[in-house]
Amino acid sequence: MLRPQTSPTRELVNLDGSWRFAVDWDRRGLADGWQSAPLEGRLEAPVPGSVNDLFHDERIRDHVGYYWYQREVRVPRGWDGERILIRLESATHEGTVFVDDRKVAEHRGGYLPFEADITEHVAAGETFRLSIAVNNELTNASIPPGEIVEHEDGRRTQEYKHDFFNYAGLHRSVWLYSRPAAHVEDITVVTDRDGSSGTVDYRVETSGGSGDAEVSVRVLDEAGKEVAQGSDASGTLSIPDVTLWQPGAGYLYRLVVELRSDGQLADSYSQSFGVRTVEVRGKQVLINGEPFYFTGFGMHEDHETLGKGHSDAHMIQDFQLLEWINANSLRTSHYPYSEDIMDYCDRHGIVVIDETAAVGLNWAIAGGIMGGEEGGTFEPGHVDDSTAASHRREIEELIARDKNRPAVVLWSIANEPDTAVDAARDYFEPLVRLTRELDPSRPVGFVNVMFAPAGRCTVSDLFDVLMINRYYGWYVQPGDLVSAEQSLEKELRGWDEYGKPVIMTEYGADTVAGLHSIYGQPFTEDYQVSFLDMYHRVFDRVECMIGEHVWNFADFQTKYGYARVDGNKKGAFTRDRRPKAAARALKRRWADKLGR
Ligand code: BDP
Repeated sequence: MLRPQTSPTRELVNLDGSWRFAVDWDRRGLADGWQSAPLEGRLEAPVPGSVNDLFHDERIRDHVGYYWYQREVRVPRGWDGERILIRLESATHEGTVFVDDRKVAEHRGGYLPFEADITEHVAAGETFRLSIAVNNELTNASIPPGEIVEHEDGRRTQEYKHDFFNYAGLHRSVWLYSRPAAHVEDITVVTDRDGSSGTVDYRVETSGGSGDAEVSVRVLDEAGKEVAQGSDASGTLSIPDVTLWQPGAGYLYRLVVELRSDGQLADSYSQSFGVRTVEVRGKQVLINGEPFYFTGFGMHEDHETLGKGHSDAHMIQDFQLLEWINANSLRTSHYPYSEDIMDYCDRHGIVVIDETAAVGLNWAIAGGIMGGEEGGTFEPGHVDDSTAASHRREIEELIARDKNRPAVVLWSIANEPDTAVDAARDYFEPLVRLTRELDPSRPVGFVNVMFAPAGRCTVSDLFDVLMINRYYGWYVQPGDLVSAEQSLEKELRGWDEYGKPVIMTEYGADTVAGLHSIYGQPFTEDYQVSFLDMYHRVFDRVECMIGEHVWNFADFQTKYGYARVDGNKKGAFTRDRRPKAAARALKRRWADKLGR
């Protein structure tokens, strides 16, 4: 799925700003056709942004169901004869889009883009009323899953297994764009190396054209110089003296795809890509043939006021801190991140483990850490066929969005599912197969939970790279780093026997900024430092360990629970991005590790 852009044949209008806003308290909006008139009331909400932390009325924060957004949009007058599309970068977790009275799109899955062709319902130069009903409900048919509890007094509350606040709204930009009727529909680029040359396998799909439409492609380097060209809809190009996309040094070429009809330019789209290879060999992940060691974090899109809303200022601050601390990579825990963040990683050489929103597929943890009901994970009403169908769609849409990104070196198709049981294998086998079919060029992984240790996990052998989250010294053996060190080493030696590369994708300790002790006391900054040091000593002793992603980059908001004081405090930075002592310790550790 191509990200909209301006080109010689395409135009783009950004629809962000303050929109009319209303809460559908009684779930009447869709039936009563709220799209057909201006929304009642005087509330406004920002796009992009989460709705939850904005209003003084706490019921809005806690509402389970639909929020409505609305604004007027004028179609540029020059767009006559073009196809006109509306694109939402996300609607969390479900979006229904109306142009005036008419429904034009409906999409489930809160972290991936969707669009609709609205040409038949609008006119160049005229205005229309754009309404979007956003539903924040999580059920066993959604990814991530959740459960809505209907109380005797009529209240509805949302439960879910994952450990981050269920922020909702229009978290990313909304666009109106024009595209020619005959157009480039999709582009796939896969790169390789051949000595000092880069090879570029490309495939272009077109749509809406007549039979005689012709595709041509040119590759431009960062200076805009043409370095290769082709005259078919698919083929292999060679870039002599290629500049590789490298960790820490992103370099992007552009594949300019042109579609001609009767010799006239019908459409033009410029797809950026980087030339790099990824490969798993033995216990290593090789990028461009070199062993890569991951330093960095599992992150969250999470900020004061904005919730999960995207902001360029916050994004750039986060990336500056990542650079400062010597992080070379991140995991998009626990959902696909905004396309702006992904573009930044492509441009700057930040290595990404790209994760679906399949988090909380685990009824076994629920009774443990996070509190909640028990019962089997893979059973009707919990994780069942409807969950699997959504999970498949998540994988398809994520790969469709991110397949051309050089930054993405590994797919993570789930975080901490219940893989201590046999049923997990039946659930995951087809999903792994699907991921490989959709993208044979990248390794596939998932993130393993501590309750399915080496030897007990029923699915690890299906994957190329093992990712594990461990909390020895925190949830297990809290405050006892001596025992924790022994347990951790014992388990990692078990994983080493799988003969695959292993990344520690989470390890961390809740830490209250400013709290200190001369003793090894949990929650202090000192304990966080000792805890991380202990893990690092162990990693350095075990061959299969090829990466360390601390949990988490920054403190973040969670649902309420006795184990959370104003959220999860495992950040190396506070929620407002001030460093804890651990941040400086990590900066030193990663400088050493990366030889900087
Ligand atoms: C892991 C989860 C992560 C949590 C973390 C924690 O993957 O989302 O926030 O533990 O408890 O289980 O801090």
